[in-house]
Amino acid sequence: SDALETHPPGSVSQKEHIVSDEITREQLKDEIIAALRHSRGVSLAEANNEDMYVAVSTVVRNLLADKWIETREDTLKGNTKAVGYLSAEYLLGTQLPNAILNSGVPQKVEAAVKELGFDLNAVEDVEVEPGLGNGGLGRLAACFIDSLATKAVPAIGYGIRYTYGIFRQEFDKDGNQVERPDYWLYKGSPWEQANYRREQRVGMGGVVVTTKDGKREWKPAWQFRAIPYDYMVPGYESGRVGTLRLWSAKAVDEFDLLTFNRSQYEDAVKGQTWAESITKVLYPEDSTYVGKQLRLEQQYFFSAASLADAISLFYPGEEHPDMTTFPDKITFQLNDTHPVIAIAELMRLLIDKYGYDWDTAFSITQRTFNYTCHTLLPEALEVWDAKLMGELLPRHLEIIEQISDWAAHDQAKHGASPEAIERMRIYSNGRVRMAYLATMAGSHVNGVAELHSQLLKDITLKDFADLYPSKFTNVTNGVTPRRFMRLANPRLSELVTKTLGSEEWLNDLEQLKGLEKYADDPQFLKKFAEVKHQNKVDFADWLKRTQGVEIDPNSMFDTMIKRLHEYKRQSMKLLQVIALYNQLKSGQRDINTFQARTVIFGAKAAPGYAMAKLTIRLINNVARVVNNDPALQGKLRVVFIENYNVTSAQRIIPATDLDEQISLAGKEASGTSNMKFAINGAVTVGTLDGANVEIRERVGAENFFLFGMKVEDVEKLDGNYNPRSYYESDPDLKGAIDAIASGMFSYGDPNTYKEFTENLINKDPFMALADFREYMDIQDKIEAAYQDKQAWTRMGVLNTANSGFFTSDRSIQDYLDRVWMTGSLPQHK
Ligand code: F58
Repeated sequence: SDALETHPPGSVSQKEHIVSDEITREQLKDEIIAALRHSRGVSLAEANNEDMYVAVSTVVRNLLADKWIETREDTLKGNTKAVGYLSAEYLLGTQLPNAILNSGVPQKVEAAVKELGFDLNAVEDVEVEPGLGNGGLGRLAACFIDSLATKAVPAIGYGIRYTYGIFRQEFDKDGNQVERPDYWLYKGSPWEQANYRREQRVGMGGVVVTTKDGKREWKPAWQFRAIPYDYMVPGYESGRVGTLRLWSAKAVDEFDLLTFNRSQYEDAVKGQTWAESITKVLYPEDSTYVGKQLRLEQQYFFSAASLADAISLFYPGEEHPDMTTFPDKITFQLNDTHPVIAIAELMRLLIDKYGYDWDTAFSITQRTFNYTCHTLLPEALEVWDAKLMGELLPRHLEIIEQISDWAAHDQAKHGASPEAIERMRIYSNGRVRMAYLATMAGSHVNGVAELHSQLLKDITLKDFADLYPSKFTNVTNGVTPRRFMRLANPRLSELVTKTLGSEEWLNDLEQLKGLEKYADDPQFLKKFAEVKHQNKVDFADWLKRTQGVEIDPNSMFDTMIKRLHEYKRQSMKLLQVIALYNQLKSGQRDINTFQARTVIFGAKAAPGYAMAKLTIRLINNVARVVNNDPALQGKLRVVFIENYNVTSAQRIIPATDLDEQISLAGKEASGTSNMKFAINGAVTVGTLDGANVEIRERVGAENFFLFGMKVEDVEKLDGNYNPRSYYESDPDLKGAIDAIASGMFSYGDPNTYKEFTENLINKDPFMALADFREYMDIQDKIEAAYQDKQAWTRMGVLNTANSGFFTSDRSIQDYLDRVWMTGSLPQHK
């Protein structure tokens, strides 16, 4: 690269633009200094890490700008159908490290920053991640747009620019979760660009009138401005930079002049405040549906703005576009039911605005949309109150009613019984079922792992699958190896690259298979184990620095990170920890031969989910008691990572030895952290649930610790499940629950966790007690296996070598082949 550095320093700033692969380190330094001066108003000598963060971000953005523009132009003029990914959530993680990696010149950027006297890691640490999602669903959307760009698929991600993302979690002195607002925009964001040229208007409320020529017309009561904020989505080595377009709501009139003149200032700004409240905050419920009006407003707001944007992009300036070609220009993927109202909006536009008849409009709509379901929990399916919907979107409700009638008709034609037709009703008894609407008014429905897609067909959407089997398909989730391997685990990435001889595995992850032949090579195993150890040391340092907690890198790091939910069974993990603690205390288990363990939890609970919050409190207090008990000699430690998010996931996953995926079989649609762990060489203990099934199949049963009931076992037990019988017959289980009930973790107060223990003994809705014994036993096997360091490392290697399938690049290819029926643009390297 030094050979390239022939331009005199300072020359580049005068050039019209910079081309990333030609830029030299010296030029980069000049650009950064210029950005410090121009966008921060400081000299290099004055600059701190925050200034540097903004300056480097600005320069890296500039490096990507040409490719961004070119990708957009090719997306619009190309003959390749584009993809519109509609998602209410994008859990992006930090932007700068990923943008540097995909700038094409990461080493030069790193060197330039260093030569300017800054530590790039410290500069990167300044960034506050945009937490615009709850959990798996939002992170999946972020992985998918990364893969779309990497695979050069013409695509636009559409979503919502929440002013406040997922809450920041703190623990109070009693160990309770306290939610703090996440004002991630506190210091602005150098990654977003308000794009006023593409602003849209979105209406709500009002009435539907019949016009003179007998047409239905919606007269909304209010209008909002939808302002798009654009984010670059740089592909890895594809020469492509995609777009994430997040909508922000604003009032149409900055303030009401009439009111203002009457000097009622407060009333004057009311409209403004109300409009902006639409995109103010992300709903933090991660699995239970809440029928709040504001949520429907959010959903309609971003769906309508996105559709209007797409139409104006593909038919610029056309007042009467030929919308019969719309499905050939763009296909919309509905990420769960949150954007499903877009179906009714497109129908409205086609019929009311563009004058198509119902059948033509419905045919266009059906060919435009596809739906991904992410759940099996009935309480997560969105069912809107028709009255609420009718007040907010009267014309849409009318259209949905018509679709509902059409659907019943079509189902009868396909031979459905009257009872089945009744069960499949989209709109009945004052309720609108969004999953049913998506299923009937789109082309494909997919689940997110093999087992999940099967259960959708067998249970959740059985009636539909019986009638329309070809609609249903599976696309197993995936994760981006750029963020979750290359950025999160640079040591392992380097080892893989050296071993395989190139970095091609980063966009062709099946190449990891090439590591398999080293699984018995002691030299390689040693290096692999050394990487893991160094990652653990780093993690321990970070934990000490950020939370003041000390852990031993020589202990086994046993991790459970995910949203807190009863179905995921953090409580079962906790019972195992308490049982271990009891055994060590009583001498039933010998402390001298005990394999030291650090149990790491990370989880946010929905603010209104009392049992989940109580569980958090209990975990924190078990940690307090266990960690302070001198009898354990520090051999068992429990840590709860505060404010678990994408940034901390990137630190925890590479440092983990044992990954916990212990949901009740049939409840976790897929899981995606399980994939991240496997790729990073952790070994999983898990049930046959979600994508665990496919992970185990690929990494090999002998490299996966399986336990617990299967879906069939759960079904058999359902209805006559008696958790108390397990409690009474298993001394370890009884001992653990009794310890909680005795006040051992509540300073002697027996009432603090009463609801927790009573719920388990009497209800246990997710059958933790039924799986407890097998879980204890498998943990003993794990402990024994971990003692043989080399055999354990071998398992890790085989996990890494065989998880290439779980790249989101492959998921996107599956969508292209099975759902979208489109392809890539030429890659412009
Ligand atoms: C998750 N769903 C699934 N929903 O639970 C997980 O198994 C799967 O791997 C992942 O999707 C990706 O497919 C999930 O995260 C939510 O967070 C929704 C947020 C909005 C309200 C309803 C739940």
